[in-house]
Order: sequence, then structure tokens, then C-alpha cells
Amino acid sequence: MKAVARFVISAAKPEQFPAPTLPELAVVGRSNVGKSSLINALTGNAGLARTSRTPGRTRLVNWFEVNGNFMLVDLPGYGYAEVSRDMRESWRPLIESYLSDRKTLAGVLLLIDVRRGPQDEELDFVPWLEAKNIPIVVALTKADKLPKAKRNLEVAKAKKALGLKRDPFASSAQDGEGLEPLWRALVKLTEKKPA
Ligand SMILES: Nc1nc2c(ncn2[C@@H]2O[C@H](COP(=O)(O)OP(=O)(O)OP(=O)(O)O)[C@@H](O)[C@H]2O)c(=O)[nH]1
Ligand SMILES: [Mg+2]
Repeated sequence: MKAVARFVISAAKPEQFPAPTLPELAVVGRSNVGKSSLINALTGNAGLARTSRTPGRTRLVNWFEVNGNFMLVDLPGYGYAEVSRDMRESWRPLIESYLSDRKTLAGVLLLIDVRRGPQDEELDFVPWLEAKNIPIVVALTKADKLPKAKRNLEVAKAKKALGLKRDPFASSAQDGEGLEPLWRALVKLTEKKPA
């Protein structure tokens, strides 16, 4: 999945969002779940999105253009307790306003750590997206951290808990497992949405 990808722009508030052009896929999930790492792994561009062991690394909305065809949008992670309350309260409206109003939004890639499974935030978030008719692709990240049998169990559990029609993907930015089928599903979504 070697893609030509480039950083476009960051925004700290809706007024700074770039004008909508190409279809966009938003990458959403708990802080430290591996959003930025997955963007890099999927596009085969190691240094594209900044990653960190410290949760809360990505505090802005970042746009990355892929193959001139669509945008991957790296959203700030939620659920990180140690950032200040002010910071947390500014993220939620930022994420919600992006997801509610973005005309070019083709879908959401929701990431969940394979070892944690869906938590309250995800259980709330999936029906919220469904009510807005926003297509969702779910991937369980850090698949390399679990043996295959356990991983498959987590896939089945997450599907059931979230009421998904299809199995979530299991992916690893570290060893590349599961990236190809995930990438195909994402590209397909962007092709459905006319810019
Ligand atoms: N073992 C393993 N570690 C991973 C994987 N993906 C990410 N990580 C590690 O998890 C940590 C967080 O990764 P990021 O990609 O920065 O996570 P993020 O979701 O962008 O985090 P925020 O920007 O803080 O919300 C880093 O230490 C990564 O190296 C994976 O597939 N396997
Ligand atoms: Mg990040």
C-alpha cells in the first residue's frame, strides 16, 4: 500500500478547517490507540503523522492527502485523563463539529485497542455515527500484542458489543498484519462518496 501521501494542514478550531475538497476519512479513537501509527503504516510513509508513547500527542485535526484521491484526517484522541479539563473540553466540540458538518466526510475509521475492546465511549459513538448515516469501519489495533486465537475472540466480541454487521478488522502498524484488507475497505468508501 505504498501511497503518495502528504501533510496538508492542521486545525485547532473549526474556523481553521480547510475548505472541503476531496472525500475524507476521519481516524477516530482513544488517545494512544495508534491512530497516527496506522496512518503511517497504511500509507507506507513512516514519518507522515507524528506518533508518541505519550498519550495526547495529536492535539489538532491533521489532514493528509493520499494519492491525490482522498484525505485521511487524524483527529485528537479522546479519553486521556491526564490532560487538563480545558483541553478535554475543547476536543469534544472540535471532533463533533468536524463529524457533524463535514460535507466531504466519506466515513469514519474507528480504532479500538485489541486488548481493551470497546469501552463506554465507543458504545456511545457507534450509534451516534449511525444516526448521522456516517459509514463506519472498525479496526482493532495493536493486533501483534495478542496471539491469533485471542485476537479472533476479541474481533467476535467487539462485533457483538457494537452491533456491527461485519467483523471489525484486526490490524498492526508494527508488523503490517491486516493492513491490506483494511486499506481496501477504506479506499472503497472514498470511491462511494462523490467529492
Ligand atoms: N505494538 C504495537 N504498538 C503500536 C501499534 N500502533 C501504535 N503503537 C504504539 O502505540 C503508541 C501510540 O501510538 P500513536 O500512533 O501515537 O497513537 P495515537 O492514537 O495517534 O495517539 P494520540 O495522538 O495521542 O491520540 C506508540 O508508542 C506506538 O508506537 C501497533 O500496531 N503495535
Ligand atoms: Mg496521534
